[in-house]
Amino acid sequence: MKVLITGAAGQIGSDLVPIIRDFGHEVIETDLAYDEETEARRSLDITDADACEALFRELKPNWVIHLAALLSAKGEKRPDVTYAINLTATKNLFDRCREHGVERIGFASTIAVYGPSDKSVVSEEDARWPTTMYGVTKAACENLAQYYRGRFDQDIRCIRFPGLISDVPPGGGTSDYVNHMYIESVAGRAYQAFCRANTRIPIMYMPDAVRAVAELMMAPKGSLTKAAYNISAFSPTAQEFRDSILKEIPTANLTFESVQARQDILDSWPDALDDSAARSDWGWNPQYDLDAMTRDLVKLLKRK
Ligand code: AKB
Repeated sequence: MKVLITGAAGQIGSDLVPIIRDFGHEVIETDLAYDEETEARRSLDITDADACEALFRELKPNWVIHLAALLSAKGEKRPDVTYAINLTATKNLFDRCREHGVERIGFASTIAVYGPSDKSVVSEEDARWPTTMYGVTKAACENLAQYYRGRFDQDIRCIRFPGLISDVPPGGGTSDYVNHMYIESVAGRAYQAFCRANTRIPIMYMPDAVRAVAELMMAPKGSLTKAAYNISAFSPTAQEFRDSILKEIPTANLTFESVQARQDILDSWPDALDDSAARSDWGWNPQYDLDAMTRDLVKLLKRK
């Protein structure tokens, strides 16, 4: 299969590209950030409808995995741009895919589609009332995917990621405090996370997340009962991340000072996700828990 990936240079894309290649597929990496040195990537501004059309006409991908987006923290700073990138451009991309006969589309959604709720564990059936422009646009794209599946039989598969942790620096999310706790501790620097110590959100280690994308993309169409799937791994508090890091780096200097606007976003997200549909429909099963992630990630970051 020829698989076109948008946002390929981002935090998810960097780890996803090799996995899709390992499955034996040809990958076309696209991103706003063109890699001049290796020319491995095609430059693509997904808000440029003409550029998208030209690229689809030239490359004729079989599958598309759409990752390009602005995340929650950046999104609150630039809501109009976020709407244009995350929603208008996604609709255009889905339409180009349909016109050019793309057989399967993967779409990166998020826990940010949820809003404040009394439930600590939420399923796909629970209400989505997001409090960020990022969440609003991702929820709308999921709805569009559901509509296009019904109206045009277009095979669009959405996956709701928890906060994702890897050795690649994150870009503009609110869950980024977790990444920075690791990056700064390995670098020997103090870090003050912008949340309360008891803040709890769903988190996943990147190797599990990219494997989930690959497995959802490969799953037979007939086995899928949902347009959008929750996936889940573990949900530690910020304090529990600190404790786990201290086991590997006893000198880590990690403190907490809540910043209201960011705390409000974190508090609006669920504590945990019910991912039983992903488990039964396509065999989802995470491999890393908190301490296994910490051991692996600290080792990787030390090598950098
Ligand atoms: C963010 O913090 O905006 C993202 C997410 C949870 O989707 N990492």
